[in-house]
Amino acid sequence: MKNNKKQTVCVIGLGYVGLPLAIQCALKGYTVYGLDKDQEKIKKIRAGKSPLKDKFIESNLPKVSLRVDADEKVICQADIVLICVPTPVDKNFYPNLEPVKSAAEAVAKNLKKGQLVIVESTINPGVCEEVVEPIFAAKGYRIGKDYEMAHCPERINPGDPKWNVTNINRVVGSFTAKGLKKAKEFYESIIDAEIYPMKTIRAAEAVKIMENSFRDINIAFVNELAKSFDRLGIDIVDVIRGAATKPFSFMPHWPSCGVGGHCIPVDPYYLIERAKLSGFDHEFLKIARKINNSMPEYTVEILQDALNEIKKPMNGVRVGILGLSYKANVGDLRETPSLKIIDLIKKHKARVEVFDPYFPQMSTVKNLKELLRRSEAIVLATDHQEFKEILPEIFYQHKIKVIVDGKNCLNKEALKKYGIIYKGIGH
Ligand code: SAJ
Repeated sequence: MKNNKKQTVCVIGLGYVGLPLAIQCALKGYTVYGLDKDQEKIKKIRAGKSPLKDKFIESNLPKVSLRVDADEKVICQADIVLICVPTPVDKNFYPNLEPVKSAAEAVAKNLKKGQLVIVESTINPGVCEEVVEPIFAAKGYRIGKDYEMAHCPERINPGDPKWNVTNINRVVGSFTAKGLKKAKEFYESIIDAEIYPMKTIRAAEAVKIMENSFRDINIAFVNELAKSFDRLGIDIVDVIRGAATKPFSFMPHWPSCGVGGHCIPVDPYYLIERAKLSGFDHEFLKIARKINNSMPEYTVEILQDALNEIKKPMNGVRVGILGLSYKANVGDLRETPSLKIIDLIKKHKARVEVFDPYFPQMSTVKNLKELLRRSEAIVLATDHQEFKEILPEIFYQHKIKVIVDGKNCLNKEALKKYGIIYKGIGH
């Protein structure tokens, strides 16, 4: 690998994955171009301002000079091109590879001979061979001769205070030994962690899908237990804590009002759909998705039961929703269960107020106090630190009668002492 100083990198897609990666490459001495369609984002980055609430970006962006642009012609300046665009699903949970395809088209149109093209976006096994490579072949480009391609699935965990682009182990796969070597050396030059070479590019694509399906299945497992234990009068959180005392071969996961984000509830569908083409039906993955997708509805059923205990119909009751984001202490709405819970509650003609400190423009009240003042019942849908710190007496002082704790993060015993009807998820 030539000295970083002379190597140029182009990162396509400057989101949670691409922007930290671009910054890290610049910090390690690469010349870095960043490509994104979002003019607003480009303007902010050029001004040294992070377009995302992210500690790594906010503290390091001012230290580097990224050449960000919307013009795909910059691609031909790079020795290494990194595709870091979203791989979402549509409303029927069908994979959408359009962003990856258009990024690959842009690279193929502006390919420089000898380039290393690395896909970091999360994709199912087969996408590099069946979707990306044909785009280059259509222009007469051959792997090994005109360019190399590799896959290194991103492992960014938004909001994680410890793990970030500089220190997370990675896996990398390629079509050729030369491509694998070049990709491994590149990541070793920017990351202080293990870069594990996979035997095939399909295996590299399968790693990320497996990691996240593993998490989805385990969350579904405890969500199903939560529903069952609710009927048996067993506190699932206590049971998980008990099981977690086993010093080996148990990994705790926690029930909640739903599984959101751009990874866990999405990635399994990429494998489910691709496996179908090979005649295999992933029943287990589908059941896990069905269970996790049912949790917003289960949360609203719990609210209904709690209101029945005080003979309050859902119709007309004032419900305060704490949290819009899919995950604590980040501002990210992708696949968030909170919006599904709000829709369901509104269908019951309840009056809904919403507060999320990360989304003032989507909150219906200015602050937490106003939300509590306007509510009789509370549904906590996101375990932001600010919500976990609300003292039980505050709920009592605001005459809150019912609390549904969608993340099992409030103090159940203390709230019950104030005569508040507290319902967790299996807790
Ligand atoms: N959730 C549960 N129960 C759990 C864990 C999570 O209900 O036990 C819910 C969360 O509330 C959230 C959703 O699942 O709505 C996803 O949570 P997450 O902690 O998995 O957060 P993500 O979506 O940011 O997942 C990322 C993933 N990183 C990558 O894909 C590169 C995932 O692989 C990580 O395992 C995860 O962070 C992590 O460990 O935090």
